[in-house]
Amino acid sequence: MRQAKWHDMREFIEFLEKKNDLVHITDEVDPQWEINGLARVALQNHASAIVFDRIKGADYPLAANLLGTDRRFLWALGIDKWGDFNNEWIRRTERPIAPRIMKDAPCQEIVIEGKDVDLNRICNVVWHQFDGGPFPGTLSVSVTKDPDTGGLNAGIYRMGTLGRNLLGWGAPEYTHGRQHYMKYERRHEAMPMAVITGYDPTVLIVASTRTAPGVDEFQLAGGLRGEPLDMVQCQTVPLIVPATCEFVFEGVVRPHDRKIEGGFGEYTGHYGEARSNPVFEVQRITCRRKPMYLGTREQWYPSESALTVGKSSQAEAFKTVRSLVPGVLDMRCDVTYECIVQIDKLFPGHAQQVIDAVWGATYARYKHVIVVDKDIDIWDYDSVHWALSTRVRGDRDITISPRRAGQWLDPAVPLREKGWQTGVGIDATLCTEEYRFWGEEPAKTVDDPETVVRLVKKWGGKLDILAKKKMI
Ligand SMILES: Cc1cc2nc3c(=O)[nH]c(=O)nc-3n(C[C@H](O)[C@H](O)[C@H](O)COP(=O)(O)O)c2cc1C
Ligand SMILES: [Mn+2]
Repeated sequence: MRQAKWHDMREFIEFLEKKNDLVHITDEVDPQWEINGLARVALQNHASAIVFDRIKGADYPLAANLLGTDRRFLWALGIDKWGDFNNEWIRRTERPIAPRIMKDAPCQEIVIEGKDVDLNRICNVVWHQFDGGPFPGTLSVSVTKDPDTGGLNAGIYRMGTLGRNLLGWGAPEYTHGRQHYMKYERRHEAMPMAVITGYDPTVLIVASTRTAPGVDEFQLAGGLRGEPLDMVQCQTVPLIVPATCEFVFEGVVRPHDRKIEGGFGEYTGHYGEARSNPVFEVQRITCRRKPMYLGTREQWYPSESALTVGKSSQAEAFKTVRSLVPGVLDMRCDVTYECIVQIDKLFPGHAQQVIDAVWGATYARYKHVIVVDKDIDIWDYDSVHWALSTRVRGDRDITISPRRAGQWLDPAVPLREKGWQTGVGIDATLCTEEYRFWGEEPAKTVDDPETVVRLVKKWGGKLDILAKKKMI
């Protein structure tokens, strides 16, 4: 088994250095455009992670694109290939593991407070050319507590700088963090919040994961690592945070306060408009000695945020759908609003039940659900497109479901209708009733093993020439 647990971000960075998959940019860079440009080139070429050692105007180095490729995401979890991913996720998270609470923690080695708090000196990066300003909060995890149950939540929501100690908080109503805030706001109380960045990569993955409500992402991380996360009490808010993270921002989100923040280059690949968001007031910062910040561009595909949210949420969706419907074999969701499900079709209407289950089990996520048979390889888009083009009859196999909870940023939705999406379910399984003539399993033109056996017997090694030709 490959390494699946990391002490902190530093250990993962050392691992990437050994793999020759991380570069240090030692020249001083301009936060207005050079980090944007270099991070973009790296993401689009599926290239290495980057550490910017010196940034004009900022006091700390910054890591970017940490999990921005399939290989680094899988390395972080110690998994070999996507085909193993869903089942491995389910196996590890079957038993969530509660954190271990430490007395002392590296993330509290240094304290910055009062007038010394100046977000611009910590992270001043403009990630996309037309952003409204610096966005320190890209891979920053908001930790909050449900005031009714005491349950913790960790979610990544974007945050733009509004002042020396003020950040806009981009958590929409369908997120768990915002739902905690809505409870505090109804009581006219300020919500205590801790925002962390620069953590072991499992924390990044769980904080990007769409889970069922009430799930503690830190316990999920414990399950994924096979060992509890070490955590520590914050100094000024009643919350715990991972002990080895690089930075902790402690503060409050006050009720009934909104400020305009943005626009921002979003995961859809388009800019989101400036929005009226709640405001996070930072009261104290704690950090490690010689800390390193963590961030990412969102951008068009391929992007780190689409990858991390996409794959982890896919695994949780698969877990839930598999518990509701029989015969669900695998699931793939890596282009943001699309979910492809592979089933062993057992009864008429099976694919339709899967479509309903995906919509019911997830929120504001999968506009398009495509269901395919077990002979289709969902990890090969050619195979999926083959099924879409040969097995779908538009008037029979496509279900349209308007007015579902949707992503605010969906560029297909006009401004007035933001928050709604139209669901499209496509049953791309073979309509077996129509093929009964051939028996239960209509034969495919490559389903004749005898021909292959005879061919290999007679032509043997000469077949290599054909195989090689095919690869050219
Ligand atoms: C870099 C990055 C930025 C993100 N920004 C936002 C955001 O601004 N708003 C949002 O709703 N989700 C954002 N997400 C996705 C959420 O983190 C994800 O939906 C997660 O499940 C939210 O946590 P929750 O389910 O506990 O609310 C972002 C993810 C990443 C990786
Ligand atoms: Mn959550």
